[in-house]
Amino acid sequence: DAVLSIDIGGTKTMAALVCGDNVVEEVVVATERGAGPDAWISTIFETTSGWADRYQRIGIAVTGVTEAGTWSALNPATLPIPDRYRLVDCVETLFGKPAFAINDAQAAAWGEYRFGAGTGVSRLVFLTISTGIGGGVVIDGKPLLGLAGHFGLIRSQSEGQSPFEDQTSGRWIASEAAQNGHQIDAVGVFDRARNGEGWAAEIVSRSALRAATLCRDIQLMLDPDVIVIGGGIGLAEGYLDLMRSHFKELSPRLAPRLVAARLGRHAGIIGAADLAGESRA
Ligand code: BMX
Repeated sequence: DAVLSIDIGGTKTMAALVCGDNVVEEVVVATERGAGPDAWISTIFETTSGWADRYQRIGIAVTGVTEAGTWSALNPATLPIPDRYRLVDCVETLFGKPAFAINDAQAAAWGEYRFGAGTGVSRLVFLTISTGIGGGVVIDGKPLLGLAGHFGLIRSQSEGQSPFEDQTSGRWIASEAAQNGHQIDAVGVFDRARNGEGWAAEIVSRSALRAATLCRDIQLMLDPDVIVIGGGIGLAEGYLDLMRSHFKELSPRLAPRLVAARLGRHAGIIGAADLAGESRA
């Protein structure tokens, strides 16, 4: 039967009834940043009250790090969360059903591994370039949890000066546009770049170069069969090809194999539902 699957991201929250890779019901609400986790969870409870007798388990994919049922922010700029918030206890108490919590990108990695672009491989890395930058790793059929995959927080490309996502993600693209005197979001910068505005194309290509360099490093660290690229930026027109253009001189053995995420915005809820359904909850 169905699983209630919830995806709490930095800008929006999705709740859905999921059976395998079928999203049977779906609702999306804004994540009110200042309201805090108690409010976000009770909003989902009210919004999905009509589905109460249609599921027995709950999967929760969240931006931030989950450890033994607790939830913390690594980058509060993406979403401010009280440290070690008792996410699973709060959801199980309010909804009255067993719950399983996992990071949103780790959930998406599992979703793509099971039902999307990663079916048939044994070692997959998922990289989402969106508001922040998230990632997930599946090694020989096992999803890595905890801190694993938090590529947005690494510092090696900036000699330790700032987290990778603060110089590459959608939030960075928008802040660079503002430095150029344009108050537009990342999607707007892509539109201007497509219309031939050089300043915008330059920002997009700097982001893509950094993401491509990260993928080269991931290949040497984890040697995945495939790197699945997701997120609003990662899947924006032309971005994946820009990334691939930096691998042309690489030997085939070292060149990362990038593929576009197939489950799109549903990857996280499908992955979280599958893991919750595996009676991990
Ligand atoms: C941040 C971090 C990751 C998350 C990634 C993408 C927080 C709150 N989030 O690096 O856990 O996976 O952003 O988040 O520290 P998204 O909301 O853009 O999907």
